[in-house]
Amino acid sequence: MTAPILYGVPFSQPVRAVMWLLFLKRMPFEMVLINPGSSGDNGSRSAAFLEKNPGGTIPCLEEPDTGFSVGEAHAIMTYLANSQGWTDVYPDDYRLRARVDWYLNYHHRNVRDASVGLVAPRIRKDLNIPVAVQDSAKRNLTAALSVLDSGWLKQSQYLAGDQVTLADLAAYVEIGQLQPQFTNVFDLSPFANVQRWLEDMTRVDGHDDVHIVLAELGDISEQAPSMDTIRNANRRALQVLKARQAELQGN
Ligand SMILES: N[C@@H](CCC(=O)N[C@@H](CS)C(=O)NCC(=O)O)C(=O)O
Repeated sequence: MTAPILYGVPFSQPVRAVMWLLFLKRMPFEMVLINPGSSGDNGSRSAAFLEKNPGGTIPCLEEPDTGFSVGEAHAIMTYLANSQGWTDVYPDDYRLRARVDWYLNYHHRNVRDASVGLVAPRIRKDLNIPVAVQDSAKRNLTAALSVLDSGWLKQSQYLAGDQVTLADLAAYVEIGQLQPQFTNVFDLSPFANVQRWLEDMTRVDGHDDVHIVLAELGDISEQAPSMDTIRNANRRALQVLKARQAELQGN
């Protein structure tokens, strides 16, 4: 079987969620860089990319052998888990699986707003995200963190129980990016259970490699990163990805 193609860039949170799953499960894949929002040749809004993902967003996964492609990070992750039999991260017990799906559905317009409210406005000035939208996103995120802290992560070590699932990978790429060691753009200290979970998640295989892009970007709380910093962070992330692929192929 030819390795699947993941379209995206490591800076994208939903792309990172899929990359982390592939790293964790040691599944080889090829990454094809796609510029989010651009209608240029390698853009997510180009005619060729829209054929694969009509929504025009990254990530998108394609199987070269069958021509099958699927968009939306959570659909990609559940597809991979289903097709590969990864029941550790996507349990086959109906109730445990429902908990994972519950979080994956909850994520949108709640935890995902971390990027809209705090990270994208600093990195993607070109998007001109209105202040009112940023403020509303910050309110959504704060409410969601309270829900995770007083509910999900009070009841269990990970979001859907005692082991890491797709829900944790999806949530961490949004919440984890805010921490002081990465962008440092939000105070997570009021949320003790969330902080304990963030710490646990740093020990999940693939965490460091998938977050190298943010470690390289560094603290953006005071100053927006330069184009050079962004380019270097991306370059470093791609080097790490290449090294990981080489290790999997035994080179
Ligand atoms: N719900 C989607 C969100 C994907 C998304 O927002 N991707 C951004 C990059 S982080 C994108 O492709 N933006 C380009 C655009 O909307 O034109 C998912 O989880 O895959």
